[in-house]
Amino acid sequence: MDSEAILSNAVNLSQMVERHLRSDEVWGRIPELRRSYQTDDYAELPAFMPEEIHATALKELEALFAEQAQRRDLIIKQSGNTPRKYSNIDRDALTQGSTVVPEIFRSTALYELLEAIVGEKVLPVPYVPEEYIAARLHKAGDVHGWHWDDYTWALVWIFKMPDEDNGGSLEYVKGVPWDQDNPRVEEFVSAGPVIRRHPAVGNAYLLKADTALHRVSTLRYDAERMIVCFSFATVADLEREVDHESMEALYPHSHERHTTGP
Ligand SMILES: O=C(O)CCC(=O)C(=O)O
Ligand SMILES: [Fe+2]
Repeated sequence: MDSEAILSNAVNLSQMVERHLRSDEVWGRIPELRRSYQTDDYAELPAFMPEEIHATALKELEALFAEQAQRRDLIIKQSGNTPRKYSNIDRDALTQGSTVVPEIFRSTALYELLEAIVGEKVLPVPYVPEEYIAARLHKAGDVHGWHWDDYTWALVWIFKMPDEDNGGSLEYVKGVPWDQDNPRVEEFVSAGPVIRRHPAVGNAYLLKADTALHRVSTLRYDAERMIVCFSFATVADLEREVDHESMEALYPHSHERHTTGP
């Protein structure tokens, strides 16, 4: 059987994901990842998945972006009127069109790994459209502007990344909570320090995204940048009222399908 045939079997895929995420190779990095997370609110996991799983996910994403990507060009009020200029794929399209992405999100081994890094309980987000999304920046001027995430953690898996001097870097100011009525983005960014990271293809980074004001810097030239972003919650996240207005603007169909009442 070739790797694709192996992966077409859901049981095998699930076992491969679990086995990898429980491997000594991955767990051997925990002390370093913990330290990085504690000091920087950021930890980069090298080669997040085995090569054949990464390649299968990439193929699935390429097909989804070719067939059903939504181009966005919006200003988001809740994060201080910052731009979103890119193409995205919502959670439901990923659930339909990807075997790999949903499997990773429901992997118990992933939650155990993340808990070992952050030192507390990690839970699926309680709002389905935010479980996982995919985003692609490709044209000069594309940007995922300054914002905070609705839930505590983002795990961003990198599929395509431009050269560093072309933009597409993660930039963030850590430890600044989001006040939706008065986001003060410019103030936080100019006070800094702005930390810049340019994660490598195949890696995934974990960010404390509710208190790290973050963005993906503007592409200077046409180039490909493609990611999947998974979101996770704390116990406290489940107890507070969370406003999903920016998600509604970026993923209107998914929001409508998974929201009841007014
Ligand atoms: O693309 C990235 O690296 C960050 C994505 C992100 O911040 C988000 O989807 O909320
Ligand atoms: Fe984000």
